[in-house]
Amino acid sequence: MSFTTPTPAPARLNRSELAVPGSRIELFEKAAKSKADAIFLDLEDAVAPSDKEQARKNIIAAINDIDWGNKVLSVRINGLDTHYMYRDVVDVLEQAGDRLDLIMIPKVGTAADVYALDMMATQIEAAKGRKKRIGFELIIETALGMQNIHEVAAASPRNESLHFGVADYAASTKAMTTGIGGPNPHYGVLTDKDGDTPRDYHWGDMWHYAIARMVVAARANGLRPIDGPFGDFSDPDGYRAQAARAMVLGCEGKWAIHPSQITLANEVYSPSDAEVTKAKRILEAMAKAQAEGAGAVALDGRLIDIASIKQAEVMVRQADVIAA
Ligand code: 1VU
Ligand code: GLV
Ligand code: MG
Repeated sequence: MSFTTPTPAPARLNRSELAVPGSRIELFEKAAKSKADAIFLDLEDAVAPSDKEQARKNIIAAINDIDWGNKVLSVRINGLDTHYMYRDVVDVLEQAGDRLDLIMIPKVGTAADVYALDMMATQIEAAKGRKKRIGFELIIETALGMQNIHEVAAASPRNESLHFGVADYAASTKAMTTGIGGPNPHYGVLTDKDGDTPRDYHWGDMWHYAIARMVVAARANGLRPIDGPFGDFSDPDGYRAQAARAMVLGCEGKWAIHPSQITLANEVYSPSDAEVTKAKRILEAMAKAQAEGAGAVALDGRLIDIASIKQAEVMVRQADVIAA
């Protein structure tokens, strides 16, 4: 290990994060009663400019009045390039109570963006005597944000998670696609015409680089990497496949833009009983190996060694957090 150890963000269950437009108050109670681990009440792109002010009021009232149970509760503010943002931060942090856990900052481009928000939050917390420090969720959804992701991830001790905002990211990178998340038929590999086998066209995962890069930046800074939206809420199989891809790369959860996606995310991001049993067997086998002075042994015909302990612990720890 390096002598530098990332400080982990506060542990929070973040398998599913439900997006709820701040202008649709009829959805708030339903969201609060849902099985989502986390909720963000949106002031940004799901709210029309004419509704921004009212949505802010709705959200403040909802944070104060609704029983959100043990959910992680967040508000997505508007971008730093808009004139809505400062009032989002001031009104929400001055008027919403300590039930609010996080602020979600969209379209983060540079570490200075996060620094500016940290400065504002710090002043308001001090002036208003807020007891609980607000954490930050940062959406990486522009080419600039992806370029500067490592500095962004390290920019504030308030940072808790990085989120891949696939829709805006596609627009910012000028990717020729109008879908929100998931694969694109044009991103594939056609096997060579001179190969020995019949030609075959394989769809690829056009988001692999972005998500893998985000996972590295998040984990290197003790943050949770979270996969963003999957727009086609009538395609549960497509959602599950996208969520599973991000999960095996290291993500801890995924957005749900519709209630039907909550259970899918919770399922994909919960290790199965079989996986947890296998992880526990690895820990037992390694404990025995270490007691006998061995570093690497065989289990079921496969190598396990000290790195296997750390892999298995990730699985068992997640199962424990879910069970708690
Ligand atoms: O069965 P009921 O009638 O009681 O309830 C409906 C509906 O009210 C409810 N519901 C929700 N509840 C809580 N939170 C939600 N976000 C939510 N959405 C719907 O579920 C029942 C079934 O709903 P539906 O199938 O009739 O859905 P609607 O036609 O009402 O709404 C569909 C959309 C997609 C418009 C809605 O789900 C929505 O607004 N989702 C969130 C969108 C959002 O926040 N977007 C921003 C994040 S994504 C991004 O920034 C980039 C793409
Ligand atoms: C989320 O905000 C996205 O743009 O995908
Ligand atoms: Mg976006």
